[in-house]
Amino acid sequence: LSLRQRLVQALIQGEFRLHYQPQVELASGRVVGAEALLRWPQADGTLLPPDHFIPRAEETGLIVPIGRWVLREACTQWMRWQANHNVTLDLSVNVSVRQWEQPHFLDEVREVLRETGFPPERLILEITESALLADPEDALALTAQLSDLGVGVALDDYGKGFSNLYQLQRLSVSHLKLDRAFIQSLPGDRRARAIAQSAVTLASGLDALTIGEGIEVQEQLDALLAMGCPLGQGFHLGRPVPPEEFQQRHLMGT
Ligand code: G
Ligand code: G
Ligand code: MN
Ligand code: NA
Repeated sequence: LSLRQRLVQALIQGEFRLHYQPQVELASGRVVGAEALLRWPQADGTLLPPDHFIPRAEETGLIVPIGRWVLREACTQWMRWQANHNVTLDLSVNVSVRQWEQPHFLDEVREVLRETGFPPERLILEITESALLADPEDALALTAQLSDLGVGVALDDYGKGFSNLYQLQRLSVSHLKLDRAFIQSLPGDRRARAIAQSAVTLASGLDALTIGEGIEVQEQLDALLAMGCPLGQGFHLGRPVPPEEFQQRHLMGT
C-alpha cells in the first residue's frame, strides 16, 4: 500500500493516537496547558512521529479529516480530565494551513465545541508562522473570527518564518511560541538572548503570551524566566505522553 492508502486506512480504522505535552507557568512550575501531538502506532510497535506522515497528509488533503479527528479527540479527552480532576488547563491543537483554508473550517470548530461541550476560551489553535503569513488576508479574517468565538491563536515556531511584523500588528494572536532553535542556545548565546527577549517584549506589547519551546535544561528555563517569559514547554518540564500518563504525572493531586 502507498502511504496515502495507509493513511486512509489508519483514519478509517481509528489507528491514530494523541500524546499530550505539558505547558507550564515558569514562575510557579504549575501545569497550565497541554499540547495535543499526533502519533501513529505501527504494526511493529513503534510510534511514527508526525513529520514522517503529516507532509504527505497535507499533500493529499487527508490532513483535513485527520485534523478534524485530532480536534474532536483532544476536546473529548480534555472533557474527561475536566470531569475527573476539575482541571482548567488550556488545550493547544496544531492546525495545518490546508485545514484552516477550507471554507467550512470555522463551522467545524464550532461544531466540535458544541458537540463536546468544550469551553472555547480554553482552546488554542496553533498555526505556524509561515502558514499564517502565506495568506495574510485569510489569516486576518480567520484569527478575528476565532477571537470572536473566544478561541485563542498561537503563532507556532515563531522566529523561524521571517515574521512579517506588519501582519503581526494586524492579527489577533493570543500566544507566540518561540521556536526551540533560540531556546537551545540559551543562556550562553548573546544573539539568541536578544531574539528571545525581543519576542517576549513584542508578545507582551501585543497582549499575547510567549511560550518558550523545547526547554531541555534548567538554565534555559532560568534565562527565559529572567526575560519575563511567562510560559514554557519542553522535555525538562515534561515529554509528550499518552493521556493516561499525562493524567498520572500532571493532573493527580490537582
Ligand atoms: O510531536 P512532534 O514534536 O514530533 O511534532 C512534530 C511536528 O508535527 C510539529 O511541528 C507539530 O506541530 C506537528 N504536529 C503534531 N501533531 C499535529 C497535528 O495534530 N496536526 C498538525 N497539523 N501538525 C501536528
Ligand atoms: O512545532 P511544534 O511546536 O508543534 O512541535 C512540537 C514538537 O516539539 C513535538 O514533536 C515535540 O515532541 C517536540 N519537543 C517538545 N519538547 C521538546 C524538547 O524539549 N526538545 C526537543 N528537541 N523537541 C521537543
Ligand atoms: Mn505546536
Ligand atoms: Na513549534
